[in-house]
Amino acid sequence: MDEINIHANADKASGDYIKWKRETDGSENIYQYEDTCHTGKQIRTGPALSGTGESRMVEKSSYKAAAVILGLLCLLLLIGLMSLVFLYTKGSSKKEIEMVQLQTNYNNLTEERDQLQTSYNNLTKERDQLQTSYNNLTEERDQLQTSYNNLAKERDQLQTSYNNLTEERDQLNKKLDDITTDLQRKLQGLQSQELRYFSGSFYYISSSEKSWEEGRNDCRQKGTDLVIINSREEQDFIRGWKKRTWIGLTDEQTEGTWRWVDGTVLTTPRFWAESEPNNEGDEDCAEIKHYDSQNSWNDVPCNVGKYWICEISLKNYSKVTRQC
Ligand code: MMA
Ligand code: CA
Repeated sequence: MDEINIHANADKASGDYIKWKRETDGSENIYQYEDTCHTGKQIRTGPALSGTGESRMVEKSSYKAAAVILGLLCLLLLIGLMSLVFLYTKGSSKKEIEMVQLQTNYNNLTEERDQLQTSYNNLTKERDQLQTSYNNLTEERDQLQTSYNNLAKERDQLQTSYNNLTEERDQLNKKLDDITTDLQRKLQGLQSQELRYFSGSFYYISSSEKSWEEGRNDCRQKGTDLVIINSREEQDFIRGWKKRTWIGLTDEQTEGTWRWVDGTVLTTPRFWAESEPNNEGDEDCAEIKHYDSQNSWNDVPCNVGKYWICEISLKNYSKVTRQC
């Protein structure tokens, strides 16, 4: 025997259900509830009864019961359907609300996405500008780095030059100190003698007469030498002493070639007296003889005694300084 369970209440409010039974070998068929509910037709549940009074009562009662059951069933079905409709409606409105919310969310998300897209575009633009700035700054930095390197190189060169110049300056200062000391010593040595200054030189004339060689040695001991005459003015200055004096001119080394004591060969100007030098006998040293005339030089033997004139040339010192 099969057993079919039908849940008549979807809400399961009561949890009850109605069992319908069907006998597989029976002739009765009660599996007709659908049509019955809608059409209101009677359902035959058994064979027709004969027309006795009692049996009619029973028959009526059975119909009533069936009708009641059917009514109840219909009612239950109705309730079920209404519940379904209600649930469906409720579900639909819930879905509609959800849809609206989803739409709203979608719209909001779209708006946010658009704003994010805009922000993204702006940021991309800013990033590009920053990239450009960065590139420019990098280029500037490289140029500055190059300039810095060049300047550093120049600075190093200048530093080297400065160091060299400082060293040279120190050497020159030392030289100047030496020269000053030397000059002071020489001037002190000439203090007691007659000393004259003319055009960058100090001149000293002896108070006694000696040979050319002795006179020269005296000058050298004082750190100077016999006078060298380089100009007409100097010649006039020297003869102004109005004494017969040795000058620093000799041809002792090579006869006929007159040299000054600094080794230079006599050229011009020269102030020999008329007919001089005549080397009469053996005359290898020069003197101022005719001091009243500009051409006053004469050659005489070197061993005779004469006054002598020493010259301290400051130009020689400056020449020495320049050579540093
Ligand atoms: C002196 C002597 C010479 C000079 C002649 C000039 C006699 O010798 O000073 O050196 O050349 O005079 O007349
Ligand atoms: Ca002579």
